[in-house]
Amino acid sequence: MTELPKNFLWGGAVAAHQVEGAYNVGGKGLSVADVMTAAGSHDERRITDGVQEGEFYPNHEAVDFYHQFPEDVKLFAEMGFKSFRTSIAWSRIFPQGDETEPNEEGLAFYDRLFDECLKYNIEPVVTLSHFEMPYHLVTEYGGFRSRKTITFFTRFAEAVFNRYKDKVKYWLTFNEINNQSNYNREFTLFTNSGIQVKPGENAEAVMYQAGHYEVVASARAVQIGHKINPDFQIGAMVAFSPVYPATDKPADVLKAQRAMQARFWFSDVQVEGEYPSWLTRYQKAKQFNLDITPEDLAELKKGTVDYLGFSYYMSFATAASDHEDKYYSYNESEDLVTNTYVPRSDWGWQVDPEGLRYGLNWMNDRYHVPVFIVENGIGAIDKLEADHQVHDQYRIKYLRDHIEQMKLAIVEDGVDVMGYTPWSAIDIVSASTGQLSKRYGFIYVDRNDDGSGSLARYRKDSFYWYQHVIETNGDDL
Ligand code: BGP
Repeated sequence: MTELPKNFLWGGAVAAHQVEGAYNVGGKGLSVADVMTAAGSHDERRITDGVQEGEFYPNHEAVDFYHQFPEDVKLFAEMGFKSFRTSIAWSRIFPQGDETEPNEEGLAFYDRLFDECLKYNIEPVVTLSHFEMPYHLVTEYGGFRSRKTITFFTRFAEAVFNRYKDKVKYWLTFNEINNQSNYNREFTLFTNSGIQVKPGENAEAVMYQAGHYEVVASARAVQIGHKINPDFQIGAMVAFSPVYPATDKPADVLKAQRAMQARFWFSDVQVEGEYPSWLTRYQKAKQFNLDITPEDLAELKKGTVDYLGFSYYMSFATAASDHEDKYYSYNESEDLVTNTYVPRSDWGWQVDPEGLRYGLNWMNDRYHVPVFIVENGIGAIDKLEADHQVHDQYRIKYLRDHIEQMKLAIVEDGVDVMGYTPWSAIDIVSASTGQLSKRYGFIYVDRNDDGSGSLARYRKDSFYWYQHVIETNGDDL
């Protein structure tokens, strides 16, 4: 008996900078992803000053989706995808970011890609900003340090909304906009906002200012999009990693509550159209002196999103220290503790399928809008056998366990889930480490961390498993 809606959007997800390659083809300008080197499994990627001779940048070629997408989309159709999530690389459309007219070659590429998807009745789900800000906006304007970048973003949004208004219905504004709530991590502020904190700067204040400009940009884009096509469904997008209290000690519970508030103020604002009260008081008490105008607040109210997209990989836990201030301030790079009740992936991510059901209920109770699981998966070392098979039972188990929890949330808890696009449709470049060896896909790509490999594609065991899941609309896992 099919328990999920007939029109449930089963699919898979990627991002332009992690699959396309062709980093300087078709008029594309450098993006922030193009100046990040590869790193080891537990190291941070280095951000270089432009593209430096002798450095290896895995996103420059990625897995060459730019040239191979017709064959890849055919494989997605073979799995039975109803939807395919990717991003439009901002610097393909506005190579420098501050032009007034878009790059036609960039627009034409995504016309070809979306036409290929629609040929198989696959709905594109398109992210506008997925860690792909034009690098020129970083060097010239400081990324979202500058209010001007709001206009650059909304001009980009308007150009692609207009171009693809009859091909794309589902949109997302900023991918994992809340990663930067971990404001001490260089990778998050750089990929979310094109910002590198300077010595002596208050990183938390920098994050709140950039985050404000982004939620204003999102609100303006939503209003522009709805004018262009009232049928557009435009969502916000957050990384949903719930933060549990390490114990039932009241201080730990308060700490975890503040952690959830700090991680999800972005979605609070984008869904509800206003700042949560704790945050306005906190920002005032900390004297961040942010550039937040009454006109901005009016925009936020008018530009609320239609749904909430989110990624789910893992859950966190936190414990209060012995010297908490009255704010129980949350600093993610220092305040997390190990949850001994859940296993970890090869990259140390805490695997917690029940956390997905918890999150679906938390978002449903808080926001009362439809939600879309636009990323869920496990990065793992896959072995390509001599016969080109990949026996990724661990990936099947991870996804089965999470789909089971998703179904419980839909059927038993009544959560309105629009679809499920696991990360990732095909092996991609890892965002946080730049590795190809951290594989997520249903399709294996013969490319290694050092850039070697034929780029050939091979179906993994999970390809056939997921094909059956979709065929039975999630009945038979
Ligand atoms: C999220 C990003 C994706 C993807 C995913 C897996 O942060 O939205 O772009 O990268 O996580 O993470 P990683 O690639 O770092 O393993």
